[in-house]
Amino acid sequence: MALARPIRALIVVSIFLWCFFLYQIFGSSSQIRLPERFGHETDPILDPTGEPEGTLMYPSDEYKPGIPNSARINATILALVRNEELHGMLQSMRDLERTWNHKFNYPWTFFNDVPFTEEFKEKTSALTNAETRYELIPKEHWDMPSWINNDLYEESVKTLKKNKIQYADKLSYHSMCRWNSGMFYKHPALENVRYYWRVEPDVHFFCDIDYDIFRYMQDNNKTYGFTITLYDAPKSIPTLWPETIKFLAQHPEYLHKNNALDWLSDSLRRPEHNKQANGYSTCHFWSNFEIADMNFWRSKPYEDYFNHLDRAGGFFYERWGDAPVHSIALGLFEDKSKIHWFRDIGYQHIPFFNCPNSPKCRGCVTGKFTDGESWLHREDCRPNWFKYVGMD
Ligand SMILES: Nc1nc2c(ncn2[C@@H]2O[C@H](COP(=O)(O)OP(=O)(O)OP(=O)(O)O)[C@@H](O)[C@H]2O)c(=O)[nH]1
Ligand SMILES: *[C@@H]1O[C@H](CO)[C@@H](O)[C@H](O)[C@H]1NC(C)=O
Ligand SMILES: *[C@@H]1O[C@H](CO)[C@@H](O)[C@H](O)[C@H]1NC(C)=O
Ligand SMILES: [Mg+2]
Repeated sequence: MALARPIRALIVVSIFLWCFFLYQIFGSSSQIRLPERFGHETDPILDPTGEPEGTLMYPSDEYKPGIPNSARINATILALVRNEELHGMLQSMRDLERTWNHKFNYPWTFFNDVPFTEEFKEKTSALTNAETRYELIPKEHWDMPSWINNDLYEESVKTLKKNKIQYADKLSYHSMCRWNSGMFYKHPALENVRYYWRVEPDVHFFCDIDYDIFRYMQDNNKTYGFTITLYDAPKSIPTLWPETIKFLAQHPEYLHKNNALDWLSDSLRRPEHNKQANGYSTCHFWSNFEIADMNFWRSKPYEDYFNHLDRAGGFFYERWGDAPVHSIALGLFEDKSKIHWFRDIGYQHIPFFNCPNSPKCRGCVTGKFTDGESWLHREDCRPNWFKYVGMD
């Protein structure tokens, strides 16, 4: 029996309204989603307690920024950047100087595969009272290594492009990922440096940080600090996990007894990612932000791991990123309690944010993860880190 036309119209309209209503509630929420066991009160992103324990050891007035040889840590801010990205770099510098570094004056070390222009040097050094250093990357750290077959590389790029892997056809992107994975800390300019804070052009920092981040790392024995974790594109790393398993079979002694293997191999939350990446959840520390101790990258387990991966060729035949490579190494070879979530550092690299609930923050929306399309919320995998490792 056919319904009368007005009734049909009414049904269609009410279905539409319901969908819209449900979308408003579930589809467009900008808050990070947490596993069941985190109630709203304990949502770590919304937790206003802000700074990590231990920071209270360093009230900001204890540090005297202008005095030479005051207790500064062996560290640098570090940026790999192109001359063309000068304005983006100035943006990042202004934010980090305003919120943090003007109180501590850690040096800035800039790296480039071509020489920096005078304009770049002048404008960046004008934004800080700290020392600025401009370093050229040696060709042997940047160029495609001799064992990579160029024809195979060209063929592989076609497959990667077919799988819509961004930047796969840019050779410099592959070089950049490899350099950030296993080369930067070998640069002579960093020989006498232990900690670094990696900064990219065009990022934003939102919150005043009143303690010495590097001192916090050192005194609390932290190896690595992050703000955001994401799922990776599985088709950029299909053989990264299988190669890792091969390496582990050769070096079972490198697996730390307090490792985060369960975090790395999670298959519950996005099973299709784990499947396509052949056993790796693809969850990684988003490495455009990292604060870390280079002694870890310089250790034998990491050096052996990097060399194994480098020989396997996936920096070129696939598009292995430094983010999954660093994350897997940390998750396997380091004590997971030495990895720290800097919940108090408000940060954005388009399109994602870490925006804490603190009066010290301006310019970002508390708890907001992305200002991009709503499907991007799925890319956040911090709930996995909280589930398997916890909050500190
Ligand atoms: N000097 C130099 N720096 C580079 C090169 N390629 C990338 N970088 C730097 O490496 C970092 C990462 O590169 P991006 O192009 O931002 O890569 P991404 O963050 O994955 O991609 P976006 O989402 O487009 O930002 C940035 O700090 C860039 O400035 C290069 O060929 N030369
Ligand atoms: C800084 O750290 C590096 C790497 O650990 C070390 O070689 C160097 O001696 C340290 N310098 C100082 C002044 O402590
Ligand atoms: C850091 O490590 C040192 C040496 O292993 C230890 O003496 C110290 O208690 C540790 N500090 C913290 C805060 O864990
Ligand atoms: Mg970037």
